[in-house]
Amino acid sequence: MSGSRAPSANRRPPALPPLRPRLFLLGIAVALLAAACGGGTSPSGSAPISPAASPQVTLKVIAQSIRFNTNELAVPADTPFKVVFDNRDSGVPHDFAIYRKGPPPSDLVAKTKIEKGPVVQELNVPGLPARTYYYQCDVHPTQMTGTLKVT
Ligand SMILES: [Cu+2]
Repeated sequence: MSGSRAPSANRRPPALPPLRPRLFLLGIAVALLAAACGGGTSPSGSAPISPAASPQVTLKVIAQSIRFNTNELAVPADTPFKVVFDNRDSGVPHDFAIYRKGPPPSDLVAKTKIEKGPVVQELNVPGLPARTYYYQCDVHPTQMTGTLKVT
């Protein structure tokens, strides 16, 4: 009997698993991953604008008896700095505001909120070009004033 089918008919076609599409998709995935990771590692959220992680220069200013403890401050130019403003006047509102010109104050650089003491506020200020600035408490602009020298 020669009715049996030729064994060759039973032969499977050469195995070709869908390797190409897989590789293609893998390629896309790798590309996407690379794109996702390629943008650097900037932390999410509302980071301050200043590129420096945290200012190295810190000024301490105390408000007490409706007076600043100093009427002259100095910082290096083009260097972000932080003002720690310690309002020790219980129940009395103060703020700390830096202006490019004054008095009278104009061209605000940065300021804290007006808040009743006792409270300690922090003000982060970007690097400033060298010049003499003016600062005051906006609530007491005749009693609480000073000069900020950026050099
Ligand atoms: Cu004040």
